[in-house]
Amino acid sequence: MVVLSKPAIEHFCIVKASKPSPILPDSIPLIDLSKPDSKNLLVKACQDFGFFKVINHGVPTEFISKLESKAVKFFSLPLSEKEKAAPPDPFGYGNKSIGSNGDVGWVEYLLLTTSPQFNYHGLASNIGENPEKFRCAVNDYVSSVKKMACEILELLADGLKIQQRNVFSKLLMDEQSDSVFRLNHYPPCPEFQELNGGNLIGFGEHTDPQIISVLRSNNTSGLQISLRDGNWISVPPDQNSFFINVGDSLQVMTNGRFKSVRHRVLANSLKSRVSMIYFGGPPLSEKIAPLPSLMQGEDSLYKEFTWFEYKKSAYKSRLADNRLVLFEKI
Ligand code: GA4
Repeated sequence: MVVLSKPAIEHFCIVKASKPSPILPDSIPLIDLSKPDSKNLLVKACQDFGFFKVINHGVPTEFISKLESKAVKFFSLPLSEKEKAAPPDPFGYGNKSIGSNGDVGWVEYLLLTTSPQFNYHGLASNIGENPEKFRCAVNDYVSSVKKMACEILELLADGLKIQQRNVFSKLLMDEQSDSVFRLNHYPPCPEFQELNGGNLIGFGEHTDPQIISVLRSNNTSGLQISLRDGNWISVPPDQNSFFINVGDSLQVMTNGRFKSVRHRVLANSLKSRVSMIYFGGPPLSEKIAPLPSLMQGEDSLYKEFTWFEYKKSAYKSRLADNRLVLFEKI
């Protein structure tokens, strides 16, 4: 076991403990997808927070637990074994380094594309077991979560009174959809004891570039979202629910009506956190622009761009950067 000295831990981005938020975590919108009024609550949650929790989501528990146990098994392998999987450029195993521009966090992860053409053998000859079984567990989980994400996007289109209810969901359903799946493991860090009254950053603050992100974690806390006033609130973990983030692309398609939420994950000194996130993105050639039916005489806040252009620019950015500013009209 590698024992880190205090200076080494300090390297992992300690942030000062933020002042307590005036808003209770209970205020995080909770949407029951089986209720008839969910579409209006979804629209409100996307406008007010860009973030909400869903229950009655229809994702089978067995898909969740099967994949979680495979993830736990993989992350418990010795580092030398995990490192035999390809590095995450763009898909593979990463440890403490996020993206390629110098961001670090107390996290290890597997980053995968959801493309059916993706060959798991290069990556997964070393994911600790039969690559086909691993691929199956990912596919079952991702297909089911994607179905739920599409249902949410269709309810949002209804709630926004857009006639074409698949206007958002068709982008995820497209065979060329550029979607990503990520398994994160935030190991406990017992050496870290409230250093300088701060927090140990697992995954630094950022917004997600895609349309929608669907997160599920085990029962360890850590996820925080930023409110409009800049305060951070902790999201109580709930392994039976999903947490949904509005991504930058959905913010643009709604001409800023929905907000992509800034979020981050703090590592825990005692408990391990495992999360799985599906990032639903459009095809690379897709133009990302406000929907005409939402404009009602207003001007677009954004320049025209394709998802390919946005993604290219995003991959040159640092995690905490506001990636949309480059595409805003002055
Ligand atoms: C944030 C959302 C997803 O995790 C991700 C991340 C990606 C990466 O880990 O490679 C990025 C980050 C994310 C945005 C800016 C760039 C790219 C790390 C980074 C510094 C997979 C994604 O699509 O964008």
